Amino acid sequence: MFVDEVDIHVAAGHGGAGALSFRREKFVPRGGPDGGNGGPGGSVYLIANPNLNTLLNFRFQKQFEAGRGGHGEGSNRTGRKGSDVELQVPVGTVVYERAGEDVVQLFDLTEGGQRVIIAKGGIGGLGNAQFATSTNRAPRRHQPGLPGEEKDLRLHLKLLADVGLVGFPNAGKSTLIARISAARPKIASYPFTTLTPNLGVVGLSGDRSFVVADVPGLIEGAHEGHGLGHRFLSHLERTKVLVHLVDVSSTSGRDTVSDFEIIARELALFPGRDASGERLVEKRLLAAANKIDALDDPARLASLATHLQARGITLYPISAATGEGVDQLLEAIWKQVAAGRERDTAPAAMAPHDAGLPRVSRHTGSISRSPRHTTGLP
Ligand SMILES: Nc1nc2c(ncn2[C@@H]2O[C@H](COP(=O)(O)OP(=O)(O)OP(=O)(O)O)[C@@H](O)[C@H]2O)c(=O)[nH]1
Ligand SMILES: [Mg+2]
Repeated sequence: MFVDEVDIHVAAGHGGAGALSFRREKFVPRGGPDGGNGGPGGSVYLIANPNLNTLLNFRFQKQFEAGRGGHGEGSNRTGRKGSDVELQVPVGTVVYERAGEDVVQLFDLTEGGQRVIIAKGGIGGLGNAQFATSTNRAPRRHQPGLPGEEKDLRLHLKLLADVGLVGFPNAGKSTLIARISAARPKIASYPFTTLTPNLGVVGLSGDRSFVVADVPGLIEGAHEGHGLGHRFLSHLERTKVLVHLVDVSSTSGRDTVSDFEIIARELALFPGRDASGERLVEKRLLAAANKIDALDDPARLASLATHLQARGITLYPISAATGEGVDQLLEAIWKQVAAGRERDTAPAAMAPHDAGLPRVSRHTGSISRSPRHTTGLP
């Protein structure tokens, strides 16, 4: 089961108390202070595990507590350290702290093996042996341990994919990801077959590869919660390229141009942004006309092609079922992925340049060729 958002509570261990103790030995009537220090409390860590792809484990257990530090003892024995807790989360997990109404991002775990401390164990108290001075040889002072940190956290998994497939339910998104990668999502002739995102790795000649995400289909009014709503679009926030799939066979009974525009509008209405502030609507966009093997009315393809051409968007006619046209589409996707990666790794000063790709306008959802960063000057 795919779970991408959970609220949990973590508590680090309290530090152990320092001891109050004096040495007692035969023939030594008044031994000195020998109370040891308390041990530190255990901490809570998060570890990004590349083999996980859901936060499901946190569905059942939501409270995590590290061990408390042992108390110090006589004979200058320090208390033992409390046991740590290590929580494994999928790569792509964003960690927020909830404090009342406020939600503050603490970490974004984007690298496999990344390990962060989210609640620090309290330090142990000092035993009375630590307080002995030349004037006070029998101190009775000793400290309690300090409390460990406690936090209410929200974990939000945002998949890390280069490419997102979008389109109406039944457009053939899952069929396409199954054809181009080893992913095996469920495929069926009814809408909303895909209920949670799927990831697939696409390998091209050379060592070129990228990750594709297939998200549940969108419908008109998704931004108002229709269908599965916008809920899964957050998984596309970190993609570099969107591929918009339109069914050009007559099975949907809808108009291809309005299909395209409805989805473009829903993308435009999604408010999420990636780390650089980019919205879905600003991403590189390619269009694919799917099911050309079942193209019973060529006008359906032609009208879409004309519509997109006017907006400067290249349309790739494909059949996810037979594979026709898919190689050309993949090469085009690769070009955009590579350009996106180059932009992300380029020094900031040189960074955002417009790749000349059309972008869907923020407000209306219509497509324009205007550059991404306009100055607003006449
Ligand atoms: N003829 C033909 N049928 C296709 C093609 N691609 C997909 N289909 C069929 O279209 C139907 C829907 O395909 P899916 O891949 O499940 O569509 P989806 O976009 O993932 O749909 P949701 O998960 O519901 O959003 C299935 O019956 C597929 O077999 C194609 O290229 N040609
Ligand atoms: Mg599907």
